[in-house]
Amino acid sequence: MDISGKKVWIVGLGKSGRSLLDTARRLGARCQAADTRLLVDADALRGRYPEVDFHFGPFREGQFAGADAVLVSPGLAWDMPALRQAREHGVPVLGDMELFGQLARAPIVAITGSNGKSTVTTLVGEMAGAAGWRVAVGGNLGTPALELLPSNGPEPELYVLELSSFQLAACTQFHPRAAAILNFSPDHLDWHGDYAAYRAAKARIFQAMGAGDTLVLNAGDAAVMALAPTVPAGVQIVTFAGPAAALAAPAAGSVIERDGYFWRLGEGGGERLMAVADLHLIGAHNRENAMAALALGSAVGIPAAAMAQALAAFAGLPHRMSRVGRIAGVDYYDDSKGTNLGATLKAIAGLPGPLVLILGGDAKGADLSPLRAACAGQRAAVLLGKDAPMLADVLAGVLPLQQVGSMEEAVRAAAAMARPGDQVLLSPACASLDMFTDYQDRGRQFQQAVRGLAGGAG
Ligand code: UMA
Ligand code: ADP
Repeated sequence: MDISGKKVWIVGLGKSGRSLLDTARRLGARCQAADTRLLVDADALRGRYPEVDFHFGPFREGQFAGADAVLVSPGLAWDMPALRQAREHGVPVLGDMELFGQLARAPIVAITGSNGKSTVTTLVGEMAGAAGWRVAVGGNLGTPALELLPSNGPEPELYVLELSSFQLAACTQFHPRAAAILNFSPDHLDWHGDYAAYRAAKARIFQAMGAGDTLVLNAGDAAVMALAPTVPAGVQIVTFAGPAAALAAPAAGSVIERDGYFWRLGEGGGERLMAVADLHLIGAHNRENAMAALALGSAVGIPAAAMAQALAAFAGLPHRMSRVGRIAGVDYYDDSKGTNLGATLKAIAGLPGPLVLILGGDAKGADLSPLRAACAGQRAAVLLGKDAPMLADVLAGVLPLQQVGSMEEAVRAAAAMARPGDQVLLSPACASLDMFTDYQDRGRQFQQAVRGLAGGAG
């Protein structure tokens, strides 16, 4: 929609809100902006944007109902009363991805799923870079999509975006050339209400796709594959699958792992893309991530040699199963980005054990009882954060438990319970915001505490 000269509310003033404000001003909108919080840099914002009317504190009833459009941040629940009222008054409520989709001129690769999004997004970006393409990478990964648009100078040749369920819930026309749904595991149920609504939000990634576009689905995830019949006609569906996934007849363009290689299926038996052994990433889930990235890269025409080169060079993102070090015969792993059940189950499965687990934080309304089976036979669990009592109930009788009040205490307790040959794994299955600035802060505090142990030992 053309917002030039229109009365537009920017709702939420985090990273995305600020990118929405900059973009709306650039497009000539008359802007008002609101955030429910009393932001510490409110005066700086007012100074920077003197013509914008800023409102801080709880939203008022009907606050946005008289606008021509509302541009909303992803962290704000879609059904907040003030936003619902705006929609009831016929005011278009758009998220940053929708606006981005209207402004971007180059093809978009979009990635969603419960886990692996950041890894796959980064991999596809690295693949395009290895092919010499001008590529812009962002979205939920960190840089708001709107900041990727060229302010002056040439447009990138490809955009690669990570999309959260929050961002997708506000999409209607967002149209990627290639998209992937990596997997489903319950997450953000406090925001979406229930698991079905969360999955439905993710499925919006393909609602505006059509002929000539490619959708990549995980053949090993039944809930993801169940979406196939709802995909618009003309969209090419390809899959990725490890050796364990039983595949009836994968479409040409699908990527599989077979006989120690990743293959892209096609005429004449397909194309051998690279040896699995050349991948440095640890764990079966990362082989899935590599295959998803290969399928997406192939869909937009990145040459196979560049894809293989990028995959072989990639050492993984921080705080995702990163080995911090070995102290007194015990290995310490930082998987602070394990913020939901699915990620933590994969992390536990990916290490030989016995494990001392550090779990807890904000479970976001999820049922974590599947952790019982995964924790059986492990050495111990140290619990921290808001949902430590809930986890103590879930894991009662399964393994020794200890509740602690800080990360330093957690690491000391874990070290005391671990025996030589064990691994200590921070993969909390919970968000960090109840105790830490974010998952990076949590991971850094873990690493610091581990190094503190080494100092003490030395
Ligand atoms: N908030 C308020 N009042 C407001 C506006 C926001 O309380 O008026 C709160 C939200 O409820 C939330 C926090 O502020 O707790 C941040 O929300 P936001 O919408 O302002 O977030 P941004 O700073 O714009 O960052 C967002 C993504 N964050 C969320 O969706 C919560 C970032 O993903 C993303 O990198 C950034 O846009 C750029 O695209 C982070 C994230 O945690 C990594 N994402 C979730 C996840 O991955 O699980 C979805
Ligand atoms: P996201 O951006 O979706 O949160 P990341 O790539 O940042 O994904 O990984 C988040 C967490 O999920 C990490 O703990 C990582 O070890 C785990 N993980 C990564 N890929 C997968 C996958 N394909 N399936 C399950 N867990 C995964």
